[in-house]
Amino acid sequence: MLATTGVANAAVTQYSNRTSFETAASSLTTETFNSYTTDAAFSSGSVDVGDFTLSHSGTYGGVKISSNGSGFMNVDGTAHVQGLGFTNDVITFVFDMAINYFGVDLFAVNDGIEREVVDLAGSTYTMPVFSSNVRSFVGFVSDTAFTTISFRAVAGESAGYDNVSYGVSPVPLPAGGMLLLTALGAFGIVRRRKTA
Ligand SMILES: [Ca+2]
Ligand SMILES: [Ca+2]
Repeated sequence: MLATTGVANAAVTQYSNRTSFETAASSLTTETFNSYTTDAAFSSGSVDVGDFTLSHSGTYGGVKISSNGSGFMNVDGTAHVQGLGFTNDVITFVFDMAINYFGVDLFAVNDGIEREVVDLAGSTYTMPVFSSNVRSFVGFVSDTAFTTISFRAVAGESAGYDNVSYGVSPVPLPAGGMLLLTALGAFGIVRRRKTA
């Protein structure tokens, strides 16, 4: 049956391990930000990365795509997104297409205390608290496609974000589509007989 429920009722699975996420997801595209050779600040605005746009709301002025791989809060020694900000600051990803899979490598999230949460499809998701600045991962698989996902500071937070992996789940053909294909197939058989 076609789902008629809203996104608030989406079944979402959260992952903290990229390998598990990539096993559950399929057809992923990954944005590494490594094509950025100069910084792209978006503290009070947005930056169009390609398939998605990054924006920031709040008062922290240092939010940017940093081209400096060894810079503040780098995840893996390459260009990355540097955030997040003061309490209530938000970094939002808005995708050009509705997606079912979203995952991102992280650095220095939730060091010492809970500093940020993820808002997705009307629900808030928490992430582990670490004793120091370490690399981590968060990913989501949703049965209902979404375009927007936000990282929201609940305390002052400096963190890095990199390797944004996203994708659309294959859609099973609904019953109506199967009937249409069957009809088209029958039509094709008739045509072949007429031209034989
Ligand atoms: Ca990168
Ligand atoms: Ca941090």
